[in-house]
Amino acid sequence: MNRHLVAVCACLLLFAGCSHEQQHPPLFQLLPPGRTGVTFTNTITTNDSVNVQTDPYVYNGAGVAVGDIDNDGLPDLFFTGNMVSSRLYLNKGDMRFEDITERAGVKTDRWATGATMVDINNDGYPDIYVSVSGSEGSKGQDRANLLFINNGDHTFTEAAARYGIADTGFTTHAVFLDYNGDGYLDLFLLNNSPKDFARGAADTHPLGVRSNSPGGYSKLYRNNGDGTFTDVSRQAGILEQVGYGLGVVVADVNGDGWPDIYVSKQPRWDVHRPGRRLAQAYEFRWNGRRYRRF
Ligand SMILES: [Ca+2]
Ligand SMILES: [Ca+2]
Ligand SMILES: [Ca+2]
Ligand SMILES: [Ca+2]
Repeated sequence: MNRHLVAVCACLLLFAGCSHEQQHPPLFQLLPPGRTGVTFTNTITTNDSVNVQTDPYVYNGAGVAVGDIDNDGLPDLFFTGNMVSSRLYLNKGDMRFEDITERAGVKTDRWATGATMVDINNDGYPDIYVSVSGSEGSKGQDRANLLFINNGDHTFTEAAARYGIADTGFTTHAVFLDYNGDGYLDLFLLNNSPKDFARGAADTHPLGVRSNSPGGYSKLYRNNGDGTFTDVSRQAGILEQVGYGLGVVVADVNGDGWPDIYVSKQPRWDVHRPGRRLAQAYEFRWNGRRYRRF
C-alpha cells in the first residue's frame, strides 16, 4: 500500500515539475542583430605584423558600457572596438537600437579595450571613458585613453587631456570610485603591459609576477573637484611591479564603509605551463597599504 502511495506521489511530483517548467518561459531570450539593430562586431584582422605572436593580447577582446545618455529612461549601449571603431547605440524602446556613432562624435581609431560610463562633470548626463591599449610597439600617443563628455544633445566632445586622464598606459579597463569620500568620483586604471609579458624578472616576488613597464602599472587618479585629476598612485599605495590586470570591480569588501578594489590578473607562468590555473586575484587597499592574495 505504502509502495503504491509513494509511486503515485512520485508521478504527481514529476507531473508538477513538468507543468511548472511549461508555465515559465526561459528567463533570458537571445535577440538577433536583425531584431535589435545592434550589429557591432569586434573584428580582429590578423596579418604578418599583427597576430598573437606579435601581440599576446590581440584576442583579449573589447568592452561594453550601459547607461542612459539622454535621460529618457531607456539604457543605451556603447561598445569599444580594437581594430574597428567603437559604436554608440541609442535605445529606441522595444529592444530596438539606432547606431548614432558618427553624429554623436564618438568614433575611435585606437585599440579601445574598455568602456565606462560616468557623469564626470555632474551635469546629469553620463559621459564615456574609453580605456585604450595597444601592441608592444605601439606609441604612447596612440594609447591615450579617451573621455567623451556628453553635451546633452546626443553629441559628445573628447576631453581626456583637459581633465588630465589621457593616460598612455596599456589600459584594460577603468572604474570610478570615491576613494577619499570627498564626493568626487576618482579613477582607477587597470593597466596591463604586453611589453614585459612573459619577460618578467622572477617568480620570487611575493605576488609571483613583476612588471617592468610603468605603462603596465595600475593607477589611481584623484578627482580634484575642479575638472582636473591628479595621479596619486604612489601615495595611495597602489602596487607597482604587478601588472597583468584583466578585470576590476569596486565593492566594500570588508564592510568598513570605504570602497575596496578587487583585481583579477593573469600570472606570467600560466602562459608557459598550460593546465595551471589561469587567473588569480588580489584584494588590496591603499589605507594601510595592505594586499591579500586569494
Ligand atoms: Ca536613453
Ligand atoms: Ca556629464
Ligand atoms: Ca574622491
Ligand atoms: Ca572597505
